[in-house]
Amino acid sequence: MAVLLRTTTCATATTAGSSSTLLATTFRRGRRLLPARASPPRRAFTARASAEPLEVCAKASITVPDRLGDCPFTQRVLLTIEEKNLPYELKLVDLANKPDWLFTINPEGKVPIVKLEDKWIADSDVITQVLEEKYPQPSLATPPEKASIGSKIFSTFVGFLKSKDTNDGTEQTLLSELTSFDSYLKDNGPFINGGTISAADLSLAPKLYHMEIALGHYKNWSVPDALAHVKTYMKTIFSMDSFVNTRGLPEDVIAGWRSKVMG
Ligand SMILES: N[C@@H](CCC(=O)N[C@@H](CS)C(=O)NCC(=O)O)C(=O)O
Repeated sequence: MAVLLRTTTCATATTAGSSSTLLATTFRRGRRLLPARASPPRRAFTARASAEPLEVCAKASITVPDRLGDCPFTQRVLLTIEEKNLPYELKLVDLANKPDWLFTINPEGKVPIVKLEDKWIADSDVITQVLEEKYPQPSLATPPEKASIGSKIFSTFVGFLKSKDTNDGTEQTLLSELTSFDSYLKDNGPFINGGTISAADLSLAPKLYHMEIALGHYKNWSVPDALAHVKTYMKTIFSMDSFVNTRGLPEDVIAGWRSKVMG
């Protein structure tokens, strides 16, 4: 089982031409947790793991200092990086007080942003595609005809979460998407591309994680037991090392959706 080595350092956002200092946390796969600034990473890593860590700008937790926050798009990117066994360095961004350098590297002021070959790349769709092209092994490619399986679940979850009218059909719309996904998994699973995890799962799973926590908290709702394939899918992916290493805290997920629920 892979465990992460973690060292914490301060880095300067020089690429953005700013003197802002931000916290950077380096993660490498290894056998045990070492204290900060302990011995250097072990040589047992793959050749790729000895490469320079990828810099990833990620949402910071709003409940625990210096911890990764709850962005599902960032988790999708981090899952991709972890599943490809690449080392990475997190630059945590306080999205409630965005630093000026963030807009220099992404005018939209959003995360995730990843530095690849000295260029900052924004948007999880673009980043994961570039990662697949640059680091094709292990392949995470989802065949195009399967790439949109489950893709309506997130928007229907958000619709139900924001709904104030219990009879407006939003719960039913979500259930209908989940039921289709359950049937798909029953015939084609356990993952979207059959026996192996792929990019479509790494995009969907963080959104299902948010769905589970947010709907559980705000609506006392959970995926019905009848959707056993979806439940198993969630349980399997949520317990993967890469998922555990990159997930946001439930408290952050709950806090992150509060304004949408109250608004
Ligand atoms: N389409 C983008 C969405 C990224 C996104 O919405 N990120 C959120 C955090 S989860 C963000 O940075 N929000 C800041 C803002 O909207 O001001 C992607 O897939 O990367």
